[in-house]
Amino acid sequence: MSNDSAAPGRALVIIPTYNEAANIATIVGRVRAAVPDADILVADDNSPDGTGNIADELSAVDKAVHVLHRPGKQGLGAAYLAGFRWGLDRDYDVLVEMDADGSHRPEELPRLLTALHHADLVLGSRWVTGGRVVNWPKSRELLSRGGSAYSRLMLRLPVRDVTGGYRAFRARTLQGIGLDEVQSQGYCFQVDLLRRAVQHGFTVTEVPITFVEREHGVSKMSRAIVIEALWRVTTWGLKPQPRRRPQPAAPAAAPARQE
Ligand SMILES: Nc1nc2c(ncn2[C@@H]2O[C@H](COP(=O)(O)OP(=O)(O)O)[C@@H](O)[C@H]2O)c(=O)[nH]1
Ligand SMILES: [Mg+2]
Repeated sequence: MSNDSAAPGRALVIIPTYNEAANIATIVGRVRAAVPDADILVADDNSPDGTGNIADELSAVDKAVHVLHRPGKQGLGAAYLAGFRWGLDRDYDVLVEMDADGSHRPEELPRLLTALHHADLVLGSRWVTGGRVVNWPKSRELLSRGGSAYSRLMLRLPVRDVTGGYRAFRARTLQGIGLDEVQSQGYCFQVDLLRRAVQHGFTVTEVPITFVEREHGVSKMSRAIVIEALWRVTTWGLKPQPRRRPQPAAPAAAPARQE
């Protein structure tokens, strides 16, 4: 591959959108510039502000940009599951999660993709050394740090940023964690995927990121989303934990095995 990101194979960046008309063109342009060899899939839940139409216009002039139109707002988790299936059906090797609002800086994606050579799942992390958040109210930071700490302890997860949504998966990771059984809808979707990857013995690495709060549009974070996360994480944590199963090493053909 010729790109400077050196992803282990063909990459698809999935961007879920709900009312991101002010952001979608900018973020797509930034992703195209940062990782020219990657494709993009916008997974839009029929946004009333016309985000889906703007995505269609971007797709019409750029073959690397695709749009998945969904019938209505069904939550971040459902949009990502549909996006993952779309990408796995088309044999992408790497699937990336990225918000549309600029919080996940596309310019940092090459670092995540490079780290994927030595991992099955790479987390963009706000809470490791070198990671940080910009322009977040203290209340939101506390909620996020608290959510990560609680999930980490309850589920015994060996990472700092459990709830973040800037991630790169190898296809085999998504194929191996039982996507069909995932029911989480809101932000605990991220906790759910991570705990499944760890339980199945996949290698998880954290890469520091700078998370920048959105400048345009509004957050879809809600009380219902927090309650869903709290309830599900507590339920999972109280159940006996399944034994962790080590996975075989990543395929020998991947550049990751050069060392
Ligand atoms: N397709 C879809 N995208 C969503 C939904 N809820 C949130 N998003 C997108 O998920 C990303 C993160 O949401 P955001 O509102 O920025 O949450 P925050 O960063 O936690 O405040 C954004 O790109 C949103 O447009 C949803 O129900 N459906
Ligand atoms: Mg956001």
